[in-house]
Amino acid sequence: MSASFAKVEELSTRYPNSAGKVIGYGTAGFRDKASILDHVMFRVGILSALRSKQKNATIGVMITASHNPEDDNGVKLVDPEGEMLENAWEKIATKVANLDDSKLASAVEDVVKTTGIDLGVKGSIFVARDTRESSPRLTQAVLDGISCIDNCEVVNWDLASTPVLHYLVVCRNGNEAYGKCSKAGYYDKLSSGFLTSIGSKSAQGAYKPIITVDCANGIGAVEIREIGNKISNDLKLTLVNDGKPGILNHNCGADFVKVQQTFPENVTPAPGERFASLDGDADRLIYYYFDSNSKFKMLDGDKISLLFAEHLSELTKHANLQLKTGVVQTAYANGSSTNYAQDVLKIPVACEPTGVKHLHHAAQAFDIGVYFEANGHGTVLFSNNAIASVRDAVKSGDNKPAQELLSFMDIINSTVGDAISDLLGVEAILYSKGWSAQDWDNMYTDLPNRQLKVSVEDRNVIKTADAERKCVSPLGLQDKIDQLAGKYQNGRSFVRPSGTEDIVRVYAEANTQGNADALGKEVAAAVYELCRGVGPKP
Ligand code: G16
Repeated sequence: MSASFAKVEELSTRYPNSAGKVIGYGTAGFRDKASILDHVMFRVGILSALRSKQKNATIGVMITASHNPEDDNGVKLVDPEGEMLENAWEKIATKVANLDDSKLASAVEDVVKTTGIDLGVKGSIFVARDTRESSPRLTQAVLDGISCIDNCEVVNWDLASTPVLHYLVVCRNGNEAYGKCSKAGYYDKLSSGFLTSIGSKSAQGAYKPIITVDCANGIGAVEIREIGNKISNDLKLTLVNDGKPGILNHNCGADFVKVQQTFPENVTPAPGERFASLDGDADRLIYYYFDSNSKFKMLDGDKISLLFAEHLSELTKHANLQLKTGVVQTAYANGSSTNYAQDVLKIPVACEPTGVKHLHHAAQAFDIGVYFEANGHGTVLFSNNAIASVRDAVKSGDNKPAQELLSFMDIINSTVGDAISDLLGVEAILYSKGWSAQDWDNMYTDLPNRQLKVSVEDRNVIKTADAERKCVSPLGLQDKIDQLAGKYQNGRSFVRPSGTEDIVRVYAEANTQGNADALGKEVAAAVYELCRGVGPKP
C-alpha cells in the first residue's frame, strides 16, 4: 500500500466497522441508528476528500437524518453544483462503508486508481450538521476521515440546515451570481427576494401577514429566526417547537403532520390562521389550517407545487415570455393534483421515483421546472434560457410581471428542496393574490388518502417499476393490489421499500377517507403476508 494511505489505516482503528449489517447509500445518503454510524462517517469523510479532488471543486458533507427520530442519524454528500451525489459514487460509497476494517486502506487506494484521481489536486470540503445529540460526535468522525487525505481544506460550518449547505457549496463553486458564500448571504438573498417580491404594497384581501411555524425542534428554527428578523415588518413568524426541551421530529414536524394528518403539538388551531411545519433539516414544508368547520386541512407538497406552477405560468404569460413550465411529481402525488395540473392549468406533468434527485433531473427538461414530492420536499428550477429571458424583459422596459418573476427567482433556493425558501415563496404568492389558506386550498380538492408502514424481514424483496407505481416482485403482490384497489371508487394504491427506514411504505387513496383507510389496511396486510411480515399484523 502506498504511504499516502497510511493514515487511513492508522485512524480507522478508532472507527471499527461493528455495525453487523450492510448499510446502503439510499434515497438520502446513509441513514441508520446513530450508534452504529461512526465508521460510516469516517469513511464518508475520506470519500468526500477524494470526490473533491476528482471534481476539483468543493464537496458538501451533511450530517443529518432529516425527518427520522432523534436516535437516528445519517450523512449525504453534496456534489459541486448542489446536486445529490452521482450514482456511480453512491455505489462506491456503499462498498467502502461496508468493508472489513482490514480492507479499507487498499480499497481507498483502489478508488483513487479506478476513478483517476490526482492526489496533487487540492481538496475542499464543506461540512455541516443538524441539531441531533449524536451529530457533533459524528462530525468529528467525518473530519478525521478527511484528515487522512493530504492537501485538503475543510470548512466546518457546524450547525446548518441541508439547504443552507447546498447553497454554500453552489456559491463556493463559482456561482457568484447565485449569492454570497456565507450563512448571512443566504439569509440576505431569501429575505431581500421576499421583500422585493411583495414590494411596498400592504397586505390585501383575505391574506393576513402572520403565520405560525412548527420547526420540528430542529435546525430550521435557527435559520428561520434569522430570516424572520429581517422581514418582521411585513410578515410575522411565530415559531413553535423551536428546540430543547422539545424532542426532534417527535409529535411535530412536516413528516408527522403529513402522515398523521393532524396538528403537531404546541400548535393551537384557530380558524382563519395559517400554520406550516418544517422537518428536522428544513428541507420539507407542509402547510395546514382549520377550516370554518374546525376541521384540519392540509396543504402539502402537491398544493405548494401547483400554487407555484400556476403563479409562474401566469406571470410568464403576462410578461409575454415563451417559457415552458412543467411539474414533476412522484407516485405519492394526489390524483386530484395531477388532474388539476394537466386538465385545468394545462401544464405537463412528469412522474419520477421517490427521491429529489430523480425529480430534480426531470425538472431540468423545462424552462421553469416545478418539482415537489407530496411530503413537501421540492423547489423550482429556472433554465439559463428562462433566467436570461426574464432579465432581458426587465431591462427592456416597463414589464411588471417580468420584474415579479425576477424577484420570485431570488426567493427560490434552486439547489435543493428548501422549506424556508418555499415558505417565503408561498407567502409572497398569497400576499400578491390576497388569498387565505382556504382560498389556496380551493384550487382543487384532494382525494382522501392514507399512508402506512409495514415491517418485513427484508424490505428489498419488494421491487418496483413505472416510477414505483407498479410492484414487480414478489410475484402476485401487484395483482392483489389491483384487485383491492378495484373494490373502491377512485381506488389507487402502491407499495415501495423505504430508502430511509427499515420498513415498507403503503400508500392508498380513494373517494372517501373510510375507503382510503380500508384500502391501505388491506394492502398492508397483503404486504405482510407476501413479504414475511414481522411484529404485529396490520
Ligand atoms: C428523503 C429524501 C426525499 C424522499 C424521502 C423518502 O427525505 O430526501 O426526497 O422523499 O427521503 O423517504 P423514504 O424512502 O423513507 O420514503 P428526507 O427529508 O428524510 O431527507
